[in-house]
Amino acid sequence: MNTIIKSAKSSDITSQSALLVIDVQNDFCPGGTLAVAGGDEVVAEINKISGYFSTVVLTQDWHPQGHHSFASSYADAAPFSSAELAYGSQTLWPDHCIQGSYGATFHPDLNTDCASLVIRKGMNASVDSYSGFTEADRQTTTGLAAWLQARNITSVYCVGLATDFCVGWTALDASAAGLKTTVITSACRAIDMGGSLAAMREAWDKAGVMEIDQIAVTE
Ligand code: VGL
Ligand code: ZN
Repeated sequence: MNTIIKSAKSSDITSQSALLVIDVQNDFCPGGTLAVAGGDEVVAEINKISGYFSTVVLTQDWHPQGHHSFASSYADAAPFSSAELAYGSQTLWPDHCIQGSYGATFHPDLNTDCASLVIRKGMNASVDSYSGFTEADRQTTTGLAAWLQARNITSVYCVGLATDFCVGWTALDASAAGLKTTVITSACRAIDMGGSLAAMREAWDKAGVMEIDQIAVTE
């Protein structure tokens, strides 16, 4: 099978483009409590392209102990099962990204110096937030859409962890906020449980979120 590499050119990136770097944290990398296969491989990919962007935003999953998305918060729930919470079905995860822990800090090799903004999310014990824009109650915003709008950003490129959860929901919300939204797959890795990656790609398709493999350098 021929592989078609879809790329955007680095010259397509303008002062009105932002790079959204989602949850590149130790707990989502090998050795972490919610490790994504190859999660650490996104670091070099992201560092290669962050310099093309005048606006870089990092998100950081930042949960209090006993967060309601943790299986350990329930008497007999297994990680990766699900529960009905006030806002709907919630996947229950191993404890991860606890505020102030090593697991919650960014991968040590990620270039964070280029970031203008760090959005922390998932801080409300009873509401999860996969998206960097809006929490799982689908009401509470982080302010990111307004921040991007105030800076005249019209297009965003999404990278990081995990493709089918936090990157995925961030991209859907970016598109809903009227931003031209592209996911760069070489700089993302997925959890892929129960068809979650295929479901997310279908949702992107319906929402007009574009997928490319990489940013190609142009002179
Ligand atoms: C994430 C599950 C739970 C993610 C965060 O960053 O994709 N996934 N919390
Ligand atoms: Zn989380």
